[in-house]
Amino acid sequence: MGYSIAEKIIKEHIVSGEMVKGTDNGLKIDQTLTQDATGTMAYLEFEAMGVPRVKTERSVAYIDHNTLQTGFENADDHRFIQTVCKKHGIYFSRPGNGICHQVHLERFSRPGKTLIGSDSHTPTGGGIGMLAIGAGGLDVAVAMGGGAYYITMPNIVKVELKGELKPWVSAKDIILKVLEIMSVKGGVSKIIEYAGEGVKTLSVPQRATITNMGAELGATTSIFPSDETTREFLKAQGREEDYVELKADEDAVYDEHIIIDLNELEPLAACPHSPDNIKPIASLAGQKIDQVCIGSCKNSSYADLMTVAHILKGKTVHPDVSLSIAPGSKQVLTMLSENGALADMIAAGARILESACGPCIGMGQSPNSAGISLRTFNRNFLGRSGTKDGQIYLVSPETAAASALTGVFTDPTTLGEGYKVEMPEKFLINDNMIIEPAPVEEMDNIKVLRGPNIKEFPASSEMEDSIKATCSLKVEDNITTDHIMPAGAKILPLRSNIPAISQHCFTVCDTEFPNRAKTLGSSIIVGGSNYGQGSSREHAALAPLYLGVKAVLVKSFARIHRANLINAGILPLEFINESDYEKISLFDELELPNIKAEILEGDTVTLLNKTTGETIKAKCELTQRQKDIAICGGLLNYTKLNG
Ligand code: MIC
Ligand code: SF4
Repeated sequence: MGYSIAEKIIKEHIVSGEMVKGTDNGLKIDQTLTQDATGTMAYLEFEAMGVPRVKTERSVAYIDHNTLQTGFENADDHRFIQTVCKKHGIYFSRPGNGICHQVHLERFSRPGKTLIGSDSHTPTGGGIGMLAIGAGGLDVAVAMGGGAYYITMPNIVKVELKGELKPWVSAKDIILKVLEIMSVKGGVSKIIEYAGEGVKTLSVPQRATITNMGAELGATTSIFPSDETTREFLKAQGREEDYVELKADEDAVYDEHIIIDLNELEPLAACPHSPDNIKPIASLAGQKIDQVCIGSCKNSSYADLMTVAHILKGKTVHPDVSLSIAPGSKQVLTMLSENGALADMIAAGARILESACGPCIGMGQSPNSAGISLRTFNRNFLGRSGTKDGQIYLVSPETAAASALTGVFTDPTTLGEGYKVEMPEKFLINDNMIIEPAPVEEMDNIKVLRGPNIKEFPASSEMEDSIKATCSLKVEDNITTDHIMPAGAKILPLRSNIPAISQHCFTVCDTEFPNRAKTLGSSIIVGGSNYGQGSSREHAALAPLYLGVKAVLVKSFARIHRANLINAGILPLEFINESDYEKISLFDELELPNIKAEILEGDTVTLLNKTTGETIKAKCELTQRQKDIAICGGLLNYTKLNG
């Protein structure tokens, strides 16, 4: 039996396990990346492990999320990360150099290698044929220290692309179509592998747009073959030697097969408030809009923004629309400024932002009240833009630019003759914003600089034989990490300060939650299905830990958040009968009377609702390693004990 691309990479990197579906497999990690909003925690955790130098082939820290410096906090965090990197062997991408996924794709990605990153969109690297996975900061810290990264061997889905996109239809429309087919939970425990004739019609940045948004499917990762297009891209980045060919064996076996005919695709939008709420742009055409934001870690590449500049050239942004554009990297911004495309954007009235996440993470550009905002981003969760009643639509750069000019939803296929950007033979390469680590012999002289906002992460303790706790919160299906631990310009600067950031935990759903949980001392959160979808932020586990949450009992979990709960020492429990969700209410007194023994012995636990007198059975399916982590009270304690 042949292998898929993902299986080939896993086979080459496996250090424990058998590559059998559903079982735990430890993988050797070649590269890691962090960004600043998750990075401070990851590096505090790395320091706590006491490993002097990273053991990966390449570890890179990016500053791209918390770039709005309205107080000392973010600047202090940047300085902390910069000095940690210098000391411990990590490359440091300075603020201004660009968004982690775009820069990593350009300068460090390598087909056939493994990458984990403390950001859920790390699968962007799948566009070049990396096995690139989003993870919590603690998992990244362990990988930097040379430890394996564990994945439950996923099912592999083949998405076969046929034909070629019509003019003005975009790679973004392909992934929006996949989201329509599979939904935001359809990718959980799956790797999405792209194949078929249509692959060769897509450039590496187009492929990366598709793998980036595989995160919105809940997938472990997504991956494309590495072919002549990949070689050309690497050559144009001055890195042809990093190329290896990667393709699936003819007789590879897949668990699911989806076929998409690219010729049939039309421009699409993900409507509020979920990336899988898909409608054709044609069906929205003519509706008035207020804002357009172009940029983020997908759709901010050279070709995307050249297309935008072409659409805007010689025209003026509609008077009722605010258009912002953030190029994805310094490389892209410099090339646009040298060839005049930037001037075309500015002349049309675009507000040019620095190369950073910006509005995508609520760092500025919040829309007006109930404003309709078209964004080339990947998430449109309620409140994420910073305006609670903002109506965010996720669209392609072509749709975004066309609509910015007309002031209404505009189908770009009405723009007439198509426009194809030639990929440059050589990108403009200047790595002067990437700081190399100090040589080993100098590392002892480097002092790590910490600001007053950097606090220790919360300690968790060994699991008790039984847990008594009150239900401190009951929430619905599809709770995102943006509900659990909101971002935005006001809250993000507190990412290194768990006591302070905890005061914002779940406030989108219930403003009383932080104080209530703290007062209760020991509590359990109850939720619906796909709980914790979205970001990799481990703050969505560390803040509840700090507030005394001992377990989260839900219908089902999203992958990264579940792993973060285990790493933090919080028990992830799932209802065996989903209808039992109705049997618990806010403030019910709950008890897990025999929890430690039940976890050690099997995967079913008993929960008593002392308020109603009911007994509820829940699943806690943990691998042996995860059980050991849970018993120790989290991955950090486990790593300290087991090295
Ligand atoms: C996001 O897109 O939600 C983020 C901000 O990039 C997060 C990471 C974070 O919360 O710091 C992610 O996707 O993991
Ligand atoms: Fe940054 Fe947005 Fe990409 Fe997250 S999704 S890494 S916030 S640009």
